[in-house]
Amino acid sequence: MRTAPTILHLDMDAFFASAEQASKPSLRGKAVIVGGLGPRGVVSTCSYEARVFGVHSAMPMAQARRLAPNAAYLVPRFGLYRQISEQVMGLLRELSPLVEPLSLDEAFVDLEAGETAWDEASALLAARKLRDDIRAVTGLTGSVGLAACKMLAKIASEQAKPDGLVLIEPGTERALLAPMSVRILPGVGPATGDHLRRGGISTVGEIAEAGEDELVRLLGKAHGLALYAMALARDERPVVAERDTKSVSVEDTYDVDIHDRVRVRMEVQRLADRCVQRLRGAHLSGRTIVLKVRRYDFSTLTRSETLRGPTDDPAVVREAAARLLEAVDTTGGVRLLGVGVTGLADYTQEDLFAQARAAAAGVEEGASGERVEEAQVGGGAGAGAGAVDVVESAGGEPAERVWWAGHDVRHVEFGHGWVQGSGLGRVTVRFETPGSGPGRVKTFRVDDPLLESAEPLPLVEPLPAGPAAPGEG
Ligand code: TTP
Ligand code: MG
Ligand code: MG
Repeated sequence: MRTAPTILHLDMDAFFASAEQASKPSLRGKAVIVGGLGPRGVVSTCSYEARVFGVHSAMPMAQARRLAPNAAYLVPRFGLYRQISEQVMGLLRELSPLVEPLSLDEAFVDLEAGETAWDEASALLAARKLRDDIRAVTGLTGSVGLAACKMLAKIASEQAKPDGLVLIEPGTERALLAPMSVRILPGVGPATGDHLRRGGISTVGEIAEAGEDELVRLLGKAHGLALYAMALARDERPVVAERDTKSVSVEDTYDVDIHDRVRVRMEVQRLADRCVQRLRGAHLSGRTIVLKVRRYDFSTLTRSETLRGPTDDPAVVREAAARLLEAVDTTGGVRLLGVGVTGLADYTQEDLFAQARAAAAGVEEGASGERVEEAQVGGGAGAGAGAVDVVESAGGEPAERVWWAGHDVRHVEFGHGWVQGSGLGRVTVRFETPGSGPGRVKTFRVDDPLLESAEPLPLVEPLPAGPAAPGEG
C-alpha cells in the first residue's frame, strides 16, 4: 500500500437538489426534495436544509411530505445532472488518467498516477484547487477525501460533507476505523452486518480483535479474509478507469439441447450462483443482471435488468435472472445459457432487500444511469406531479403537454421560468434564471399557447471567449 494520501474521492453535495437550488434562486437556502412525485414515488435526494427534518434518499415521498410539508418538491432533470457530471469528470481527468466514476456525482482519482501529487502537501494543494474549480465551473460544491487507499478516501469525503476537505494521515487509519460500525466497510450490507452482530461483532475494531480465523468461520473464506484485511485498513484495490465497461459472467453450452422448462430454470439458478461466486471472489458488485440464451437454431438473445444499486447477493441475482428467463421462449430447446453482471462497483451501496423489492415493482433505470422510479411519470396528474393537457400539434396529431414540477418553461412575454406546481387546469410558473434574483410567480391555463417547455439554462455563465490568438489579425 502506498504511504502518501494520494487517492482522492470526490462526491458532490446533495447533488440533484444543489443543482436545482443553483438554477432556481428562490430555492437557495430552502428545503428542496427531488424525486418521484407520483403515488409510489421515492425521494432521490434532498437539500441539507430538508435533511434536518429527517428526510433522506430512498424514503417514500409520502413520508417526506409528512416530515417536511413546506419543502419544494421537484421531479429530477437528468439531462441537467448529466451535463454537470460531465463537467466535473472533465476536471477530474485533468488531474489524472486514472479516474474511476462510481455514479454521476462521485469518483476516485489516483493523483500519484497523474503525477499531480506525491505527498501530503501536494495532495492538499490539488484537492483545494479541484474544489475551487468545481465551484467556478459548475456553481456547485463537492466534498473531497484524501487517503492512501480507496476505502479511507471515501470515508474521508463522507466526513468532509458538506462542502469540505478531509485528509486521513497514513498510519492513523486503524485507530480511526476502530470505533466505527462494521457497515462502513465495503461489502458489508445489512445482511452481513446482522450476521456479524449475531456473532458479537459490531465495530471495525471488534473485527480486528476477533482475528482472521473467526471472520472466516463467520463469513466463509473469500468474504472473511477480505473483510478482515479491510478492518486492518489494508485496501490494495487500484483506481480503475472505466470500470463500467467490464462484466463478470459465466455460461454453459449443453451437448444436448435442453427442452424441459424446469431444467432450464434450474440451470439459470445454478449459473446465477456461479456468477455471484466469481463476483464476490473479485470483491465486486454490479447493477445490471444479464441473461444470455442461445436457442436450438443458434439464434442468441440477451435480456438485462438494472437494479437500483450494485448487488452481490445471490438471492437478488437469482431472482433477477429468473424474471428475465420468464420473458424468453425456450420451447424449441436451448443449447447455451449464461448469466452475467455488469455495471460493476467495488462496494455494495444499498439495502439489498429493498433492491429486490424495487426491481420486482418495476423500477427502471433513468436515462442517466441514475435511479428513478417509473411511477413518477404518468400517475402523477392530480397528485401534484404535473398536469397533462392534450393539444393539437402542427400535423394535427394530438401531442401531450406535461408540466412537471421543477421543469423549465418559457413564456413569450415573461421569459424563462420553471413550473412550481400544476393541477385543476392551471400551471404556476416562477420566472427566474440561475443568474437572476428570486423571481415572481404567475399562473396560467395549462393550454396557454404562449407557454412552452424549455431547456435548462447553464448554472454558470460560460466565460467570455479569450483574446484572439497571436497572429490572427
Ligand atoms: P449521493 O451522492 O448518495 O447523495 P447526494 O449527492 O444527494 O448527497 P450527499 O451530499 O450526501 O452526497 O447520490 C447522488 C445523487 O444520486 C443524488 O443527488 C440523487 C441520486 N440518488 C438517487 O436517485 N437515489 C438514491 O437512493 C441515492 C442515494 C441517490
Ligand atoms: Mg453526493
Ligand atoms: Mg454519490
